[in-house]
Formats: sequence, structure tokens, C-alpha cells
Amino acid sequence: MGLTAEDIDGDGDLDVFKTNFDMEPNSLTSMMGRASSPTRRRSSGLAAPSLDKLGWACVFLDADNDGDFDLLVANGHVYPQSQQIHMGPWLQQTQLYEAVRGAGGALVYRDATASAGPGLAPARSSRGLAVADVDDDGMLDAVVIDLDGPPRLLHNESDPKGHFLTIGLVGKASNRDGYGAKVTLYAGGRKWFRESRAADGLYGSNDPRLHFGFGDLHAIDRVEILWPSGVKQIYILPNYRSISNDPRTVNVLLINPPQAQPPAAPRPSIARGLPAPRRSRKCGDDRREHRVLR
Ligand SMILES: [Ca+2]
Ligand SMILES: [Ca+2]
Ligand SMILES: [Ca+2]
Ligand SMILES: [Ca+2]
Repeated sequence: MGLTAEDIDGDGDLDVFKTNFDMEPNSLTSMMGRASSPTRRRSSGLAAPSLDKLGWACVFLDADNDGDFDLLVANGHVYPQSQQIHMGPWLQQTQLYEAVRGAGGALVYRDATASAGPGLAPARSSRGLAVADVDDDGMLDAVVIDLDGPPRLLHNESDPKGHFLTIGLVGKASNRDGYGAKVTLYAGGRKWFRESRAADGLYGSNDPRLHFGFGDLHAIDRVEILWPSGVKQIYILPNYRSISNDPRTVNVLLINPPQAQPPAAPRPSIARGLPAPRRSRKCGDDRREHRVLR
């Protein structure tokens, strides 16, 4: 029913997760290069806990900022009388899968729903999901849309396991929200690749800002942005090293503010520890050249 894609293994190619019907497993497929290249199914631990579920919306998110994408899946049957015909229940829990390192360091998922707190405890016939840091505390929260009930706001009260950076894109030659931009963050010998999308999963639109968790690394080497206009920007972030060693420090970087508008007043909740504003730099995506900011 639902489909989402992120580069969960850090090889630069998107990996695709798909939810399925009752008595069918959800699936994770790794892309291997260009669209015409072969794909491979990953053994990820996501199949067995989904067999008795009918899955809908799904969103990858780094819920604990440890640097690995976790996963939320909304579930619920299409038939209110499903158990009378020997299928799964009408009401099902939304599932949280935690990304962990398995044998040889391979990324696998474990069903963490039972220990995820009261927000995921009730069974509902859920359909939609959206993820956003609604209170700007650096931890991604979520909204679940249920049939026959109000939306559920799930506030993430996890102990953060690492640092994070939230990037807001403001297009000029590209669309204003920067949708379609591809952002790659390099830190500590790893890279994180994300696309900015207007919609994701199913029946939901996430926070347009891109959230990166990167564990105990508190120094970022660089951020590369490929805008829909074709312009490529490279940000070197030397100031980031001195922001804080405290994972709870909130770090929001607004990239490519529009020249036509005065700079917005910093919001108190996100202003702590920000690097110096870069609005004076000519780094817009309407300049068809590569620029390295130092
Ligand atoms: Ca990948
Ligand atoms: Ca299923
Ligand atoms: Ca994680
Ligand atoms: Ca939050």
C-alpha cells in the first residue's frame, strides 16, 4: 500500500521499502546504481513482523539520532469483519522498527513497538503517517492518521544517542521549497544522502526540512546540495565543530535564503548554537557555477 525510499546503507543509492497486504511480508529493496541496474532484496528483519499486518504509510526516520534510519509503519485491515474470515484483525498497532547492527556490521531492523511507549500501544485501523520535529527539540516526532479517530501526535521522548543537523532549503531558481534537491552530508568517513520531497510514504507530507542524525560525530566535513536547477553547492562547515558536544544542542541550518527578503528573526527555540548567518554570501542556485563556502 505504501512506499518510501532512503539511502539506509549509505552507499549513495536509494533503498525502497514497501508495505503489503495481510499475510504478505513488507519488503526492502536495495538499489544498485542506475535505475536500469539490478536490485537486490535485503534480508533486513522487516518481513516476519509484518506478515500478520496490513501495512499502509511508512516513513524512514532517525528516531534516536544515532546515524541510522529507523522506520515507522502504519497498519490496519481494510475489512472491519476481517477476523470473521480468518484474516488479521481490523485494529493493528503502528510499528516502530529500530535499526541495529547485526553480524558483520550489517544494518538490520528489530521490532521495537512493544517498548516504544503508550503512543504506539493502542491498536487502530491506521492509514497515514507524517514525520516532523514539531517542537524543534532535535528529535523527530510523528503524526498517525487513524480511521474513525482523531490524529495521534507521537512526541519523541527518546534519549538522544547522537548529534543531528536539520537543513532547510530555500530555492531561488529552483522551486521555493527546494523539492527535488539532493543533499549529501559527509562526516567521519561516512555519508548520508537524502532527497527533498513534497510527499513521502502514503497520505502524508513530512517536515520539508531534512533531518540528519550522525551519532557521536560532532564535526561535519561538508554538505553537498544538487538543486533541481542543476546547480551544485558545497558547504564547508568549520564552525560546526565548535557548536557543542551536547547532543541536545539544537542545530538548524538554513541554506540558500532568498536575497529578496530580509533575514528572518531567529526563533528562540532553534537559535542556540547556530553558526554565523551566511546570507551575505552569493550562493544561490541561480548561479550556474560551483562554489565552496569557507
Ligand atoms: Ca543505499
Ligand atoms: Ca503484511
Ligand atoms: Ca536511528
Ligand atoms: Ca521533537
